[in-house]
Amino acid sequence: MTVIETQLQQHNDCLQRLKLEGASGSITAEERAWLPSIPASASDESIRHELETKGVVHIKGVMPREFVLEARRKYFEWVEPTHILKEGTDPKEGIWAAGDRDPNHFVPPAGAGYIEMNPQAAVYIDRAWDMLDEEWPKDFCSNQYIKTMVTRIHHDWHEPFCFKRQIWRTNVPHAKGTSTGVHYDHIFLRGGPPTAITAWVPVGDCTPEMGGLMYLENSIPIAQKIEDDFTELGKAKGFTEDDLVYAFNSNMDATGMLSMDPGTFGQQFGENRKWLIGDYEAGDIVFHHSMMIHASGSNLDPQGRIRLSTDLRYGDRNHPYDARWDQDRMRPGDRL
Ligand SMILES: O=C(O)CCC(=O)C(=O)O
Ligand SMILES: [Fe+2]
Repeated sequence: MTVIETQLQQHNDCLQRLKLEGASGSITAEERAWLPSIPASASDESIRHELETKGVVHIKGVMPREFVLEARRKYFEWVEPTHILKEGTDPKEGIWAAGDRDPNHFVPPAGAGYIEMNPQAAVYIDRAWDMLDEEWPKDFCSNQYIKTMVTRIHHDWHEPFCFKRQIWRTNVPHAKGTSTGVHYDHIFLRGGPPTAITAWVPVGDCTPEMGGLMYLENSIPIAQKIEDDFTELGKAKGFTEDDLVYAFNSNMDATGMLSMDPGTFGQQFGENRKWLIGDYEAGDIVFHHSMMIHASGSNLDPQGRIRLSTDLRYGDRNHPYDARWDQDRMRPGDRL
């Protein structure tokens, strides 16, 4: 077998044996396909071609591994006082404490709408909020490796920048119902045309078992149809301009998501499209179009590693974009 054939075989085996759950429900082996990756050393044209034709591109080795693992270490040192980590382990590993702790009490701000708040959950959320005032996460999110890749993808952008509203997410092994529901990012970015691209950055390795992002293949036309229907429905309901751009209006459920059950969503709306699953490593970035439908899986890592990632939107100062995302860091109640 050639190297490529061996790799294909490994991916197929992985897709077959993987246990894959969304925030609710599961995704069967028949509903999955592999998200191929491309090295950062590939030509700009081939990287751009992937993104333009598929709506998503998984690029390997955009940043040095150690640079990313240093950010992982900083994050887990910051939240260590909340007792999220297994005692005696290195924060850089980000190993879940388990034992008598409830994984649903360690959900970050972006997942607050998914859980019932209680004092224990508030301890972790508050600590994660406070981190957003630190300088190092902002520096990491706008680092030169990502910026250079954005300019390679978008030759037409002369002033690319990372929106100030940056999201850091942990996904603790065996938390239930806390992984990201089915959505396309433009739901939350309706204050401008869909010009922004998202950089989803795993901060540490994120194997298929750890619930990384999964993409509904070739789903931009589906999202466009849903978006058009929402706009029409909103107008028929007499929505104000504010309601029309706001993700959490009465057309959506309370989380702003299309569904919490990717498997069922794919069956109902996907017309036999598969969910694309990737194997992400520290240093990789997945870029996606803001109309591409995606969700994340539950973290079922047998090694107990916490999934840590940040999702960033990049735009260009010379193109219109949703300015609400660049006014401030993420704040409680900012309705985005
Ligand atoms: O990391 C996640 O679970 C969700 C990330 C996401 O939706 C995004 O980067 O657009
Ligand atoms: Fe997203």
